[in-house]
Amino acid sequence: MTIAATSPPPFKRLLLTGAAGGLGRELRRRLKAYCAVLRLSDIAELGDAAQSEELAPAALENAAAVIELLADVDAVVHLGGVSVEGPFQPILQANIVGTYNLYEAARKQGVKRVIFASSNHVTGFYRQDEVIDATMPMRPDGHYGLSKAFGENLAQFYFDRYGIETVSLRIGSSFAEPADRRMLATWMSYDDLERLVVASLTAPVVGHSVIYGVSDNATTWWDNTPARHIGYRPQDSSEPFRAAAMARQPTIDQTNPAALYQGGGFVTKGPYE
Ligand code: 15L
Repeated sequence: MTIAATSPPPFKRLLLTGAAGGLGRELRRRLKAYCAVLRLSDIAELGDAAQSEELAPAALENAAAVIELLADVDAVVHLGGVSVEGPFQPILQANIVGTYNLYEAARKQGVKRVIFASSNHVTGFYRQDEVIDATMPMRPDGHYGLSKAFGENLAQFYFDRYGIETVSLRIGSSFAEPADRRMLATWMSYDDLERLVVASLTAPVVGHSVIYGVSDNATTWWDNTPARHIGYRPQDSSEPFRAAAMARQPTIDQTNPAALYQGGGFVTKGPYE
């Protein structure tokens, strides 16, 4: 979607949670073009509010604070929470309790659409020689993947029961460039991230849709055909980075589960006690 300089932004107020994180910082500057006011939330330092920004720090575990956070919001881009694999308790609080609080707040405040940062780790235990789509059974690769699987189920329930729409984005590896061989398949550029979030916010009807967040890479494990209705058309590719990634990692150890499964290093983390 292209916004002409003179057209009014499509949203009055958008909420971005996790705004101080890696992807949050990228979307903070990019989402401003699509709303009159961008409300930013995180538990980490957000800096100063620029023009048309509102700072609203809140812990996702705090149900009352989250209800306030969603007041007068048209839609939520929910990146907040723990974003890596680790011990269960912090993930339980931020990702499971926190996402429940977010959907309850959406219900109470009448917010009708959520863009949920899910993760490829919901299906991390599929192998790298399989091409899957989002209709296939979940195979989470750890506590983090399990929490995102819960989030997707929560999204489905809140759509079925209350009509709150969600696009669950199973984000691959969204970084400035792919760091290793795995990321040649999982990489999504920041420009494609913006395209995906904007398509998810503006697609007229989404119900609960699930889509892998990935660029148009030559090597791919994820078929987004079931989510073509969202209108996401990635324009970048990991291919220009292939030679550098191969040079950094000339061989792979096929006996290492991290090299065999789509979730990479996440599949061998833990146990934690
Ligand atoms: C994720 O879900 C993480 O948030 C990110 O830090 C990366 O590790 C990414 O997955 C990945 O799979 O590369």
